[in-house]
Amino acid sequence: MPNSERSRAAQRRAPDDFWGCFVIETKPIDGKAFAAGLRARIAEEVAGLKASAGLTPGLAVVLVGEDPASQVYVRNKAAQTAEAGMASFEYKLAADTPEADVLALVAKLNADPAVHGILVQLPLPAQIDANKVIAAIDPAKDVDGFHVVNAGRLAVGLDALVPCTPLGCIMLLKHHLGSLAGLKAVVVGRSNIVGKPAAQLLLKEDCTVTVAHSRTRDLPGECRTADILVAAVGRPEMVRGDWIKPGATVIDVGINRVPKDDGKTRLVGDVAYAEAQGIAGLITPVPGGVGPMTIACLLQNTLTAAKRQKGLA
Ligand code: NAP
Ligand code: LUD
Repeated sequence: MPNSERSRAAQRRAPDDFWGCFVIETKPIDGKAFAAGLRARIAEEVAGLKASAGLTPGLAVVLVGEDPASQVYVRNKAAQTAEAGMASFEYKLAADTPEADVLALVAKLNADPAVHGILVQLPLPAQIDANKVIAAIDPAKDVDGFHVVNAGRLAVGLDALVPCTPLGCIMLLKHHLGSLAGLKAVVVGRSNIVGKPAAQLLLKEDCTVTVAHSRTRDLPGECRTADILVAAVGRPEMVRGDWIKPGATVIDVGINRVPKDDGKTRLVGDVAYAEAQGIAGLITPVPGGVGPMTIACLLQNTLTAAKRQKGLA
C-alpha cells in the first residue's frame, strides 16, 4: 500500500486505538483463483461419475428477457457448466413471455431425467411472479437453493441445496480463517438470495450473527463489532473504511455498475475498497471476489443434485 494511503488509514483511527500501533497489511481474497480450483475439482469428479456410473450431470438455465448483466451471467454459467463436462441446456425467452409459459417450461424440466439442476435467472420481468416460479421448481433440482423446502431445510439444519453466493462466501471464509466458531459476524442485507442464507450458514459455523438492514440503527457501529463483515446491499461503496474493525475479514458481495469519466462503466462493490486498505485484514475485491464463486458453487450444487437424484450421495 502506498504511504499516503497508509497514513490516511492511520488518521481514521482514534489515537488511543490499540490496533493503531500496528500497520495492518490488507490481503485480497482471490475468489477468481479459488473458483478456478473448485471448478477443476468438480470437472474431475464429473469425469469420474461418467466413467463409474454413466452419469452426466445436467443444468438447465432459463433467462427471460434481455437484461445485459443477466445475459453475461447466464452465458458464463452455461460455458463453465460445459467446461466442467456437464450437460448445459439454455432457454432464452422473450421479455414478454407469459408467466404460464415459464411455469410450463419448469414443469417440463422437472420431468426431464437429463436435467438435474434448474436455475431461473433473476430478476424476472414484472408480469412474472418470481416466488411462483421458484415454488414450481422440484426442490431436488433447485440448484439456486431458493425453494422454501431448501430454505427451510437450511434453517433447521438438514441437508439442503444452499444458495450459491452465500455458499461461496462461506467457502472463502473457511479457507482463509479455518474454524469460524465464536467469531462475530455482521451481515448487511437480508435478501432471500444472499443476506438471510449467509446468516444461516454463518450460524451453522458457530458464529455470533447480526443481520443488519435498511432500518438498522447505527449501521456503522454494528459493522464495527464484526470480525466477519458481509456486505450484500447493492449500494456502491456504502460501507466505509471506518466502519471496519481493524483486522476484520470483509466479504463484499455487492456488484454495482457505476459510470466512469469516459462514459463507460466500472464495477464496484458495496465496500469502499481503497478505504478498507490498512484496516481490514482480508477483503474480497470486486470483480474477482465473490462473483466467480457464485458460478463455481452453482456447478457444485448441480453435481450434488445429480448424485442425490441417482442415489449416489
Ligand atoms: P436486495 O434484494 O436488493 O437486498 C438488499 C438488502 O440491503 C436489503 O435487505 C435492504 O434492506 C438492504 N439495504 C438497502 N439499503 C440499505 C442501507 N442504506 N442500509 C442498510 N441496508 C440496506 O439485494 P441482493 O439480491 O441481496 O443483492 C445485494 C448486492 O449483492 C447487489 O449489489 C447484487 O448485485 C449483489 N449480488 C452479487 C452476487 C454475486 O455473485 N457476487 C450475487 C447476488 C447478488 P431492507 O430489507 O430493509 O430493504
Ligand atoms: N439469479 C443469480 N441473479 C443475479 N461476477 C448471479 C452473479 C456471477 N436465479 C439466480 O448469478 O445466482 C443467481 N441465481 N445471481 N449473480 C448475481 C445474481 C441471479 C453476479 C456476479 C457474477 C453471478 C460474476 O461472475 C464477476 C466478478 O465479480 O468477478 C464479474 C462479472 C462482470 O460482470 O464483469
